[in-house]
Amino acid sequence: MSLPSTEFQGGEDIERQRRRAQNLRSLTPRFRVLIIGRANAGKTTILQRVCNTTEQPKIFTGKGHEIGLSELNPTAQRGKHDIENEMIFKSNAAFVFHDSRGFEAGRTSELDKVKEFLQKCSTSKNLRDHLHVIW
Ligand SMILES: Nc1nc2c(ncn2[C@@H]2O[C@H](COP(=O)(O)OP(=O)(O)OP(=O)(O)O)[C@@H](O)[C@H]2O)c(=O)[nH]1
Ligand SMILES: [Mg+2]
Repeated sequence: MSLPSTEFQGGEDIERQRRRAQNLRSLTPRFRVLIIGRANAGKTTILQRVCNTTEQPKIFTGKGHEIGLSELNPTAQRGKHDIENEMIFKSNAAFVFHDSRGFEAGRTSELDKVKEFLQKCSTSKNLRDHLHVIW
C-alpha cells in the first residue's frame, strides 16, 4: 500500500531539512552565543545551566590562545569582560560564549565595543565566526 502523497512529501521535507542541517553544521561546528548583562547578574551561572555543568569555563583569546586565570586581569573575572574572548565549557565544547557587561554605567565606550564586535562578526566571510544568539 502506498503512502498518501502528503505524508510522502513530509518525509521528503524532513530529509531535505536534515541535509541542510548537516551542511550548516559542517560550515559552523560551534554555536556562538553572546551574553550581555550587568556585572554579577548571573550570566556565568545561566551559561553553566545551559551546558548542564558546574565547571568554570575555559577562556581563550579570539586567536585560540588559552588564558589562564593568573593571566586574566583581576577585573576580567568579575564584571568586566573582554567581549572578544571565547568562553568554553570543556564538557560542552560545541557552544562558544562571549560575555559582555551591560551598559548600566551609562558610558558609550562599552556600547561602542559591543557594536564593533557585532559588526565584525556579522561581516565575517566565515559563517563559523558569526553570532547565532544574542542574549
Ligand atoms: N539568588 C540567586 N543567585 C544567583 C542566581 N544566579 C546566580 N546567582 C549568584 O549570583 C552571583 C553571581 O553570579 P555569576 O553567574 O557569577 O554572575 P555574572 O553575571 O557571571 O557575574 P560577572 O561575570 O562578575 O559579571 C553568584 O554568587 C551566583 O551564585 C539566581 O538565579 N538566584
Ligand atoms: Mg561571569
